[in-house]
Amino acid sequence: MTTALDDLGWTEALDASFRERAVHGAFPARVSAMHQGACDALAAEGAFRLPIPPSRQGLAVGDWVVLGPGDLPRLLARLPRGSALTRQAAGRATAPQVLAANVDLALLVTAIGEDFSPRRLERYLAVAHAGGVRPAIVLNKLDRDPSGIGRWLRQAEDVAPDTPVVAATTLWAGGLDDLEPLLARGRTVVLLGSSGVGKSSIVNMLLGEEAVAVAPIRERDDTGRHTTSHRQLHQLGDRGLLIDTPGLRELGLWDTAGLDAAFSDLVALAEGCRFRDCTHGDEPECAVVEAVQAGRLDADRLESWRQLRREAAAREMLRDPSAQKAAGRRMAKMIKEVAEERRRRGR
Ligand SMILES: Nc1nc2c(ncn2[C@@H]2O[C@H](COP(=O)(O)OP(=O)(O)OP(=O)(O)O)[C@@H](O)[C@H]2O)c(=O)[nH]1
Ligand SMILES: [Mg+2]
Ligand SMILES: [Zn+2]
Repeated sequence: MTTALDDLGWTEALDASFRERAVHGAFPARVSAMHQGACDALAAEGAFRLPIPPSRQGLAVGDWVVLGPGDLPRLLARLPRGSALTRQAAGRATAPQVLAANVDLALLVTAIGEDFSPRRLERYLAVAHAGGVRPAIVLNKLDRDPSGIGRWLRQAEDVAPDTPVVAATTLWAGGLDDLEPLLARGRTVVLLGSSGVGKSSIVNMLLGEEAVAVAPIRERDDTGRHTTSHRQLHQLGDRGLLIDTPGLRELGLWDTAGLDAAFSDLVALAEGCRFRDCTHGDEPECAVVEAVQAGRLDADRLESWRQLRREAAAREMLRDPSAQKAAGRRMAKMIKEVAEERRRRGR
C-alpha cells in the first residue's frame, strides 16, 4: 500500500530538513514499528523492513528517516524531531528512551476504577509537556460507572488544568465519539498508559477492525498482562495516525522541562512566594503552602510536585557536569555561610 506523504504526517519543516540531506534517489519514510535490529517504515514508495546499522541506534516509532538509493534502500539519516516523548529508560542509571517521535497529541489512557491515580496522571502530563506534545486524558471503561462520570471527570480535571478530559468505553458503539474531534488527517496521536487500561481496544475501535491483539476479557481486572509487546503506528486514513504502545510499568521523568506546564496552577500560586526559587517547603511567606492551608490546593498535589521535581532535578544533575559544578558551588556557599554564622555566634 502506498500513501501520500501528507497522510503520514509530513510537514514543511520536515521537507526543508529533507532537502538539506537528500542525495540523488533518496526518499523520506516514517518509522512505523521497531524490532530487534530492524524497523518497519512507510513511504510514498511503499512499506519497507530495514536493518538498523549500529550507527543509527536510538530510532523511535514516529521518526522520519531518509532512505535510498536503489532497489534495496538503506537507512541514510534521521530527520530532526518536531517532538519526542522521552522517559528515563527503565532499569538504567541515566539513559533516555524515546517512546514516540513527531507526535501531535498524547492520549493518556487510564481506566475508571482501581487503576485511576491522580499522581500517575501528573507524571504522564509532565512527560507529554516536556516533549512538546499536547496531552488529553482518556478515562476508559466508563461502562463500569456510567452514573459516576461527573465525579471521575472532576478528579481528572483537578490534576490536569487546561487539558481536555474525555470519558470513553469500547464496549458500545459511540463510546469513543468524543475522541473523533481529536483526530485529523496527518495528525499523529500516541496512546500511553498502564497495561490493561484498554489502549489497544481503543485503537481497534478507531480503526474499525481487530488489527491489534487485546487481552481476553477478565471482569474487574486492570492488572494488565502486557498484551502489546511493541510500539506500532497505525494508519486511520484521513483521520490521521495512531501509535499503540505497550503498557508502561515505570515512567521516570527525564528532565524538569514539563513540570511547569503540568502544574500551571501551582506555578501561578508561586508568583506570590517571597523567594523566586521557593521549593514550597519550609520557606517563610510561601504562597503555595498558604494555599494548601487555606484548602485552595490539594496537599497531595504539592507533595507530588516536590517529589517529581526532586526526581527530575537529580537525574538532570547526574548527567550534566555544569549542573554538578553549580551544585558544588551551592554547597560551598552553604558551608561558608554556616562557618560565618558560627563565627558571629562565637563573638
Ligand atoms: N469493561 C471494559 N473493559 C474494557 C474496555 N476496553 C478494554 N477493556 C478490556 O480491558 C482488557 C485490556 O485491554 P487491552 O486493550 O488489551 O489493554 P492495553 O491497554 O492495550 O494493555 P497492554 O497492551 O497490556 O498495555 C481487555 O480484556 C479488554 O477487553 C472498556 O471500555 N470497558
Ligand atoms: Mg495493548
Ligand atoms: Zn513557595
